[in-house]
Amino acid sequence: MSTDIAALAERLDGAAFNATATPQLEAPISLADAYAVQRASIERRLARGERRVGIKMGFTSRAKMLQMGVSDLIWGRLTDGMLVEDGGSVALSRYVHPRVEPEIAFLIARPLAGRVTLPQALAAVEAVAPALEIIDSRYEDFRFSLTDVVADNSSSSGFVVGPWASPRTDLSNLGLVLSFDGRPQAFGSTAAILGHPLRSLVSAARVIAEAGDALSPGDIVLAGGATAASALVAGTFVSLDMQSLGRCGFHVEE
Ligand code: OOG
Ligand code: MG
Repeated sequence: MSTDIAALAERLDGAAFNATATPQLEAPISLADAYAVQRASIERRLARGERRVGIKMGFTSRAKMLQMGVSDLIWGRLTDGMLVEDGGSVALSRYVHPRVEPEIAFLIARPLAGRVTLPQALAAVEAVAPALEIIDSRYEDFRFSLTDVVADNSSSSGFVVGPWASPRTDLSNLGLVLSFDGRPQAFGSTAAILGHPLRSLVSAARVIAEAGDALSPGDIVLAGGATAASALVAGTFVSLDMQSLGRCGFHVEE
C-alpha cells in the first residue's frame, strides 16, 4: 500500500502545532517516505510564514542512540519559528513533552554539499557556538521507530545558540555541563559527537545533497546531542557551559 505523505505530514504538523501527542505510525513506512513526510510537514510551516534556517543532525552520539534505541544517523529541518533567543524563555505548554540536550552549532559561510573532507567542511564554516536543542517528539510516550522520528522532523522543536566564536577553535574535546538552575544535570565532551563534531558537518553535507539540496551561507547546522536529553522542568533556568565557547541558556515557564 502506498503511503499517504500529505496526510501524515498534516497529522504530525498538527500534533506539533497543537502540542498534542499522536500515536506511533500504524504501518511501517520506508525511509524515503519518512523524509518525504518530513519535507511536506516543513512545507506547511513555510506556508504559514516560517523561514528555513538550517538543519539538525541526530543520533551522532552513543549516549543519544542508547537513550532512544535508534542507531542510525538522522537529520531534520530547522525554521526561524524554532529559534529561541539566548537568555529568553519558552512555555512548556507549547510542547508535548520537551527535552533539552547540549549541542554545537555551525554557521555556514560558503555553499557546502556532497562528499566533503573534514578540511573542506571546516573551510565552509563562518563561526561555531555552544547550543541547546529542545526536542519534542510528537509521538505518545516519546517512543518511535527510526522512520517514525524522521517523519516527525527528527523531533526538532526549538534551539538556542550561544555566542559565535572563531571556527579555528579546537572542537575535538571540549568539556560541557548542562545545568538546571545551576545544578549539573548532564556532563560530557564534544568528543562524544562522532569523535569530533566536524564529522557531523561532513555528514550534514552528504545528507542534504542526497535530498537534492545544499547548505547555504547563513545556514545553521546543529551537530547533535553530546549527552542523553533531559526533560524540561517548569520554573527552571537551563544553561550550557562549554569549555572555550562559553555559555547559553533559557528560562522554562509553565
Ligand atoms: C530524536 C532527535 C535526535 C540528537 O541530537 O541526537 C537528536 C530524538 O531524540 O527525539 O536531536
Ligand atoms: Mg539534537
